[in-house]
Amino acid sequence: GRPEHAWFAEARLGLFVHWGLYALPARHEWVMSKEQIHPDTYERYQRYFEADRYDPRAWARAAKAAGMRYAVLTTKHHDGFCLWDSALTDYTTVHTPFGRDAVAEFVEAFRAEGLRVGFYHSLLDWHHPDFPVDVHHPLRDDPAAAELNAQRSMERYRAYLHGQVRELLTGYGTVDYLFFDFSYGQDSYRGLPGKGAADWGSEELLALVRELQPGIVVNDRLEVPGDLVTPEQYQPSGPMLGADGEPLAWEACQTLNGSWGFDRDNHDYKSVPLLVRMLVDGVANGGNLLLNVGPTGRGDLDPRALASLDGLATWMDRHG
Ligand code: FUL
Repeated sequence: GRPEHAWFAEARLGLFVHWGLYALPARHEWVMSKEQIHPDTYERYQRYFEADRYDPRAWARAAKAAGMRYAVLTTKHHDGFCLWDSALTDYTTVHTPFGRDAVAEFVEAFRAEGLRVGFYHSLLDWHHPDFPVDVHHPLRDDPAAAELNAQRSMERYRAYLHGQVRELLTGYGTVDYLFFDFSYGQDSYRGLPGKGAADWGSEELLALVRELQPGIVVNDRLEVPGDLVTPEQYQPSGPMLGADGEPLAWEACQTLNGSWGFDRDNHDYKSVPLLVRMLVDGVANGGNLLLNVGPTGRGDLDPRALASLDGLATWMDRHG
């Protein structure tokens, strides 16, 4: 790997944060797609996003105590809702009762605790009027999907995607890490094709990222090679090797309870001993653990998630 990426291999443990409008229905971050909620209906959650308990300093303190060295926030998930003050849309936290740039506050809070900061950014966007309806889109079963797509332009959406990435990588100082999510060119549904590297403009997007943030670590979900591979919700059983037999940088991303977004009635939390095992086994195999929390619609961490982080903190205190 590149010398400027050495911090990443040494960091070993990071905090993933999935926060957005889906925290209000409190079921799953894919709720819009799973339940096929029309974009006009779903966007009404924007009016109720108050986040009166948003305190990223508290998240940062809990993460630091748990031994985490970096934190990754969903700037935009697949539902298209943006957590920063984007000039390219009003579908942001600024245009809610909360009224603020959540990304700016997050970045400041985590840096103040000495953690590195990264962004998760969705390639998919189920709210943007130019994003063609496809296999994962909530309108995929709408009989008018093909007709709708005649008005939609991937080229215009691509300009929006690249423009927003430019905003994120120019407006918030040094961004250490970027998790794009995700390309699915091979999927299709009822004649609606998936989207791949050509649709996202992956090569060009990656070049833009490297130009704006030369030291940044970028994941592998653009369908062009990145700096690390990202096994999701499983632990590799040994070191991960590339086609050339050389070890790859890898990072397993894991949920606390199977859901990335806040899932109120899901009590299926992994135990602290299991989390420790995942971390230790992963490190033995040369990988990182990016452990997720899904804050509530009010912007605080669920007590069950806090208990998990506290449990890790206790272990770190003794053995870290
Ligand atoms: C997946 C997404 O579809 C999930 O919602 C989540 O963000 C996970 C980390 O990546 O591909």
